[in-house]
Amino acid sequence: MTTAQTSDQVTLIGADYSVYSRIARIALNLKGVTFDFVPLDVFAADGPEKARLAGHPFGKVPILRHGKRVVFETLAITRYIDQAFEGPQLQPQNPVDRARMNQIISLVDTQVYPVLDWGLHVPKSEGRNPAPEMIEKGRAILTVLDELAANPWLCGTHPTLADAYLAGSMEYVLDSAVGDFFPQQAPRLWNWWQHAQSSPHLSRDHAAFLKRP
Ligand SMILES: N[C@@H](CCC(=O)N[C@@H](CS)C(=O)NCC(=O)O)C(=O)O
Repeated sequence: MTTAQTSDQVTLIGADYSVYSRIARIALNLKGVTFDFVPLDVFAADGPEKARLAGHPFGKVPILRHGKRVVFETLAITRYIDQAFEGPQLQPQNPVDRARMNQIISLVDTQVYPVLDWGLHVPKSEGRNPAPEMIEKGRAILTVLDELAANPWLCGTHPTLADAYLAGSMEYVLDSAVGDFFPQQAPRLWNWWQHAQSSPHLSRDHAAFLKRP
């Protein structure tokens, strides 16, 4: 990597429908970074090749460009955003809250994305029934997340990368076979989502979500 200046141009390459692109975009908005968003439809026939050419060796999105620097993988992108730019801290200093943030992020990667997004939302959006075990798994994941969630933000009084990660999937979670879990069965998550959507950082991005390619 070459050295980049905070003032260098920031570009995020991704897709509006892509959960991980949303996460990176929300992190940029929470940090207050000015950036350009360049759409790349990674599920088009030539999408993976374009993503490889744009800097992701495995042909995925998102990809962050900062000056001449290229960062891929959302874990690295979001931490880079928090550390390379001026703005509010997106990772708690307190070890208990930092652990909670990392637990939520890890659950999004290992549970929410495969089960709630791909196992439940995608079949619904394609008019198919999900595998029956996915509904049970999805409910169990929401129960755990609800127990972990603080209010008004997931780790307490300020937004963190955990909020960016979970917010990236919420539209899909609500539009899935476990959408009816809210608000009664997951009240803390529900309160968090109501609060998060009213934040200018997230609502700006949420408006962009609704613009389908
Ligand atoms: N581990 C990657 C995952 C990124 C990812 O799976 N992106 C999806 C869109 S949300 C993608 O590019 N899928 C295309 C593919 O897997 O071919 C990250 O954290 O950035």
